[in-house]
Amino acid sequence: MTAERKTNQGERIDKGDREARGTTRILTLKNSGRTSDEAAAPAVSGLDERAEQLAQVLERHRGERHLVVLQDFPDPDSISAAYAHQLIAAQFEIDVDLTYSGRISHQENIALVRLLNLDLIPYDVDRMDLQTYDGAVFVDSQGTTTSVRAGLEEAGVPAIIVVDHHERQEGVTSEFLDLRKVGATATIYTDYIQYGLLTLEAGRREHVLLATALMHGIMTDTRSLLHARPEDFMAAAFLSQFHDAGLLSEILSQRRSKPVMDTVQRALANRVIAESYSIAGIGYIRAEHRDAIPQAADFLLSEENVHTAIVYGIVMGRRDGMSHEESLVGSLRTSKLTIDPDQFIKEVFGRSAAGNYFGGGKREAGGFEVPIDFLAGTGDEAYSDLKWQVFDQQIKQRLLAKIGAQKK
Ligand SMILES: [Mn+2]
Repeated sequence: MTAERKTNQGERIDKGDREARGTTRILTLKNSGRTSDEAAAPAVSGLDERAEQLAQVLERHRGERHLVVLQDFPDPDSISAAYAHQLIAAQFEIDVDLTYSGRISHQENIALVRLLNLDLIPYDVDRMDLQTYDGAVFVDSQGTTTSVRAGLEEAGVPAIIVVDHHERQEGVTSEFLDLRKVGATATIYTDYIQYGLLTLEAGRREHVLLATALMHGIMTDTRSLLHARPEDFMAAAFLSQFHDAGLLSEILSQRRSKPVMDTVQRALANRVIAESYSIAGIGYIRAEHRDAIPQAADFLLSEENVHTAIVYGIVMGRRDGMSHEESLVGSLRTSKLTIDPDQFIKEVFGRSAAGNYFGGGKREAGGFEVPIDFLAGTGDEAYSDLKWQVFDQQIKQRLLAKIGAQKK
């Protein structure tokens, strides 16, 4: 950022800066790519205004310490967006830590975190002093898919910034909210960068890595651009000037691990196909292999005459002493345009007693998680089998009723 910006705190973007940017922002969408449903988005209209607003918010919080919270099971989109946020916030002398609860289990994601040399702090309620943070930032989620939010609320840390591309969730309040119906959160951050919140230099390693990561985020969330919107293509075009294609293909070529292969195999064996839906319960799976569930759903979707795949299993979490953590976790993938995963999952699974939905989604993917609570853990094999059968039947019944099919 310019020295002028630092000394002139009220005047965040000086005029010369704005004009200079005007001449270099060749690829930024202004009005051309906006669709009618985007105009109805809750954030203020106009891409430039949103970037400018973000800059104003960051300026107001100059010199503070923020905690960026990724969704519980960070994917390339959330990882790259968090990294972009860290570099942008640094322009405003905001010190940013990155945290997540849950796990990073997909080989590709582990590779990405290593490559970026990212210090992602696993959330630990006993070890982290949340009160040392002045504010929280949620990227690629609105806080509803992360268990860190409750801790932050308890510690009195306000939510300052929320940047996301999922459907709007209830009960989210923050100083700045940017929700856009685009393919990836990485697309939104690329837009901020194009607007000038960070000047990328092709000669700087961290900038090349950032561009590579953002490209990866856009590609995974849009299924290699197959479901990309104009905004995503524009962002990818911009990033292509800086990203390292060789590095990207290296990240993408991470092999599937044996647990993933085993899970795919179980999903294949157990699948029930009804009305072009492929539904598979995979039984129990350890928390560190949880990411095998969406990968199995991806795989089932590749079968001919299947337009939607749903894979679920009971994820077994930490076992400290007598307490066992278990929850029923599922993933949905669809290639059918008329199916809205968010709506589909909310209709099938409904809400908890506390009023929260058990899941949701975006354009062609969704997920759900139902806590098992009282029924979790212990018991012998027969008990575990019985428990699985109950949940398996319940899920199948609900899904088949929704689809309007009889089990074959
Ligand atoms: Mn995303």
